[in-house]
Parts: sequence; structure tokens; C-alpha cells
Amino acid sequence: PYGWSGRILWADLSRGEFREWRYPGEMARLFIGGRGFAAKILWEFLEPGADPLGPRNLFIAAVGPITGLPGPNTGKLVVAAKSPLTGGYGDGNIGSWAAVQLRAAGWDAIVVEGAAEKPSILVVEDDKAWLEPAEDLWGLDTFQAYDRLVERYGRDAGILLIGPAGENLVRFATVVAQKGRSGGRPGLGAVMGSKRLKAIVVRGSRRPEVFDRDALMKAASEAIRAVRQSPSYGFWMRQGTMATVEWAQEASVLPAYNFREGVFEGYRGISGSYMEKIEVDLRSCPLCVMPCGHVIEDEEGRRVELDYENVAMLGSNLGISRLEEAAVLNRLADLYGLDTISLGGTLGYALEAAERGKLELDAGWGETRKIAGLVQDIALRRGVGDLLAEGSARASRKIGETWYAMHVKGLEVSAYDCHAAPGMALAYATSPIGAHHKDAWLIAWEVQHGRMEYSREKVRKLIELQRLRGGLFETAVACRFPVVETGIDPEYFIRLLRAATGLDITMEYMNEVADRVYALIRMIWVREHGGWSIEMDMPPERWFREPLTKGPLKGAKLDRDRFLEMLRMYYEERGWAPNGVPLPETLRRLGLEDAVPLAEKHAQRG
Ligand code: PTT
Ligand code: SF4
Repeated sequence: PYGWSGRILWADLSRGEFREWRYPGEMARLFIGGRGFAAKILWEFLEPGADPLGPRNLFIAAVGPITGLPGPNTGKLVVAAKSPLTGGYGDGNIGSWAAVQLRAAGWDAIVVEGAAEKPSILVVEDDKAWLEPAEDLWGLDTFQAYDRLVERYGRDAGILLIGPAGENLVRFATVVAQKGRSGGRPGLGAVMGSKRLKAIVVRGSRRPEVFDRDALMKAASEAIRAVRQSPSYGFWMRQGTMATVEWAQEASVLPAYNFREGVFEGYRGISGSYMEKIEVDLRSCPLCVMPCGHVIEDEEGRRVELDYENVAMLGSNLGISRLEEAAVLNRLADLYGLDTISLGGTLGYALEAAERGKLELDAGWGETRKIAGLVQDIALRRGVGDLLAEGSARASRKIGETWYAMHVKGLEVSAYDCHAAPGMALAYATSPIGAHHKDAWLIAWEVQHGRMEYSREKVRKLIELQRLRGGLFETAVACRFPVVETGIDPEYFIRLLRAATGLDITMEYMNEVADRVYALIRMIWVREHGGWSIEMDMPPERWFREPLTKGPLKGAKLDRDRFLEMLRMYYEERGWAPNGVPLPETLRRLGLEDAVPLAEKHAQRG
């Protein structure tokens, strides 16, 4: 086959066994790769009710047909598992040489089950796989461990690893690649930790086979030229995602003080414009043609790669108005392997709970040094850090105040306040992994199109974005920024897919793949939770309860009834029942017959 190797590496760490699974060709056609493969594998092989931090959970790393090929920004891979943070489907998308190497080794995915007895490294070299001891690395931070792994396996090795947070099963620990590339927000690092897997190291020596190399090269060079000629390319190269700080402030969506407000008085000090003045380096994922890893030196003179989400969640959301201070927290998150968004959301919740006298905490808004201490406590599960390592949903239930815990399904909201953005709130509510912006960054469109409206048009736009971002880019597996940031035509990626696979793939075809993957992921959630209700898709109570008190949109908040109406429209558009379960006929149309019995049991019509 072209585009796929047709092989998945199955590693059982309990038994120390490694086997090749030649999966059916239909799986490639229906699910493409990446998130699609992850969803299919979890649906078929994950034991329902398995403890996410137990040996029966499956940890998956998957590439897609265009990963690692010529073309803009194809050095990405998807990591997925049942999430210890949400109890549902969880995934993330990381830029890493491991993506390129996995393809060169001739595997479309790695599935890891069981748990090793001792800290281990899974080494994959072309067709062979084995475990090596990692006792000497256990306890090391991700930078130290990365350096040791490079020494041991060489500069060209693809490396995915965890830090102390993953080892200590912090529920929002991530998987880290290179220094400062991190993914798998819903606790994928803890899943690796529970398997005592410090790292996965991959090397391959083959060139992936493609159907039509000339067509591939042509599409790739045209796409790269389009990126470089884009009017937004220059500004992107200067600020990357950091440009969003000033934009978010202007649009009143910059989270401040645990999402109490959408504007922050100190936004200039954490902005992209300020960053430009102190930037010391620019890094990127492999094969990237528009690098966005802007590096500055933090308060302590150490190098940190920044992103908007990190800076907003660990800056304005915690009342911190100096970039160099937010960077201290960002760096700690990278070192320990903690998700910056969930960390910022959980810390924001804790600071507010302390302010309300519900939690004893020796830290307040803007107190960076003390907050940094808390970050360490979380990673090492010390004192109150042990409670906060559970994430804001669990911590808030324990504390007994849940309405200002800013999460959906247990995953903390990314850095866009939604008091005045019902569509973005719906994007969080319906994201397949909990509140993440990656599937639908509706906010930019929404602020210009009837911002406070609850309309079907908005619902349709949301689904359009979910199909493109959560479908095409998560299954073909490449970075979505060439399309969503420099605005090149997504058709370039369809051409790459066609040239790689030889299949007659169109955008409509990929939209259907996206709908199939969405429906199947929803069925995984339904199975894990023993049913579903519309309340389980609701955004945080704060946005309905308490209006903004500052900025041009002062007084704005969401309307519960109108939001529910829009959520029902969303289900309708997707062919899901009014309680959020895909209808049997929808599943049949998408070729998901094996999920029909579960849907028949749980879908409540009207
Ligand atoms: C992503 C999430 C994001 S989304 C950010 S900043 W962003 C945070 N980054 C973190 C970090 O850094 N360190 C850390 N310890 N935790 C972090 N948590 C947060 O994780 C990332 C880029 C970005 S930067 C974005 S939007 C795009 N996301 C893509 C995606 O989801 N799919 C895709 N096909 N392409 C994408 N391109 C862009 O990639 P998660 P990365 Mg990340 C330091 O992984 O789990 O999806 O969460 O992977 O290699 O760092 O690239 O303003
Ligand atoms: Fe990585 Fe940024 Fe390049 Fe995308 S644009 S591949 S996230 S460096």
C-alpha cells in the first residue's frame, strides 16, 4: 500500500512482548491515521472501564499518511489514550522527530499496553523493538533526561519522554518532545508514567513509499511557496501565537484572574510586541517552514519557548504582568512535564478558592515566586500540590466549590474567556477531549460575526472548523498552522494526501472521515460513562452566573437557556440525539455498525 505501511507495532510491557499488527486496509480508508487510528484502536481494544492509570489502558502514538513527507510542517504525531483527567478519550498533537522517525521505521502507530516492572525506555529501530532500563533517568527533569537520551541514542533519534509530573501521575502531565514541545494535555504523560515508561525512542532508515512522488513534490513546493508569500507570514514570523495576547485583550477574551475577566490591566508586559524586544532564539518542530517557537530568557536568565496559551494561562490568568515571570512558570511546566493550560486553570482555581477562604494557600494573585513553589509541589505531589495534581474538577469537588472551576468534562479551558462568546463556549463544550481550542478556534470568526448571538449559522461554522482542524489535520497528521495562520488553501493538504496514498481523496471525503471519527470518539465517552446527558457537555458555570465587571463588554455573560438551545442545534446538525448520543442511523451512515447497539441503548430521541 502507498501512504501507509499497513503495520502497527504492539508493545506489551507487562510481558515484554512486541508484535506486528497488520491491520485491515479498510481501517486506513475509513480512519486515515493519527486521531482516527487512535479512536478506532481504543474503541476496539480498550477494555471498557479500564483504569486510565492501570496496565490495561492503551497508550498510542500515531502518524498519518502525510507525516514526515515533503510539504509544510509535517513533523507531527498524535498521542492518545483513555484520559486520567477526564475518564474519556484524550489526545494531543506534538511536533517531534519521533513522528518522522516512526514513518522511517515503517510503522503507522505504536500501541503500548501493560506496564513495565521497572522504569524503562521503549526503543524502536526499524522492525525491531525492545525495552531498556531507565532507572538512571527516573526522577530527572525532561531537559536533563532529553540530553542523556540524545547522548545514548544520537542526535537524530526521535524521542518522546515524560518528566517527574508524569512519573508521579499528575493527571495533567504531558508527553514532551525536544526541549519545550509538549502535548497530550489530558494526562497522556501520566499514562506513560503509569506504565513506567520514561521514554520512547524511535529510529528508522526507510523512505516512506508514496504513490506519486512528482505530484507530491509539486504540491509540497507550491504549498510552501504559498505559505511564504502569504500576507500574514511576516507578522507570524515575528510573533507567532504570541500575537494573540494583544488581540485577545482588544476582543475582551484574555483570561484574567481565573477567567473572572476578559481584559487584563498588565497585558502589555506579557504581549507579543514586548516579546519581540527580548527574544533570543526561534525554534521549530521538524520540517517546519514557519517556525513559531519564540524563545526568551526568563527572570532567572534561562531560556524558555513561549506560546500564547502558556503566557495567558500562567500570566494574566494568575495576575502576572511580566513576561519573564510567566516564563518562569512556563519553564517549570516544561521541565516537569505539566500541561501549561491545565496548570494555569488549576492554579487560578486554587488562588480564587484561597481568596474565598476555602483553601489554605501561601500564595496570591501575581506572586510568581510562591506560585512557582506550588508548581513544584504539584509535580512532586507535595502538600496541597497533591490535591491540585488531580486537576481543577476533582480539587473543586473536594473543596466543595465547583462553579468557578474552569473546565469541561474535567479538562481545563484554554486561554479564551467566553463570558461574551457563546460560540467559543460551544467549541469547548463539544471538543472531543474536553475544553481545548484545537478543534475549533471559533473565537476569531465569532467576534466579527454577531458575537452575542446563539445561531444555527454559528453552529454550522463550528462544525466546519471541527471537520478541518479536528479531522483533516489530526488524521492526515500535519501542523494546521499553514492553513489557519497563513491562510493557505487546505486543498494543498488534500493534494498531498492524494499523492501519498493514490486514493481519490477529496475535501468532502475528509469531512466524512472527520464526522466518523467524531461520532466514534463520542461513543467511547458514552461507553466509559455508561450513557450521556446534555449537562455533561456544559461549559463552566462561571460564564452563566457572573458577568464581566471590566472592559468594553462589562456586564456580559452567557444565557443558559439559549446556550442549551444552541447545543441541541449542534446535536441535530451532527445527527446526534437530544441527549448528545449519536443516533443509530448516523452511525450506520458513517460505517460504524459495531457502535449501533450501544447507541440504541443510550440515545434518547426527543
Ligand atoms: C497543545 C497545547 C497548546 S496549544 C499549548 S500552546 W498552542 C500549550 N503548550 C505547552 C507547552 O509549550 N509546554 C507545556 N508544558 N504545556 C503546554 N500545554 C499546551 O498544549 C504546539 C503547536 C501549538 S502551540 C498549537 S496551538 C497548534 N496545535 C496543533 C494541533 O493541536 N494539531 C495540529 N495538527 N497542529 C497543531 N499545530 C500547533 O502546534 P496538545 P507542540 Mg502541543 C511548550 O499538544 O496536547 O494538542 O496541546 O504540541 O509540538 O508543542 O505544538 O498556542
Ligand atoms: Fe511547529 Fe509552529 Fe511550525 Fe507548527 S508552525 S510545525 S507548531 S513550529
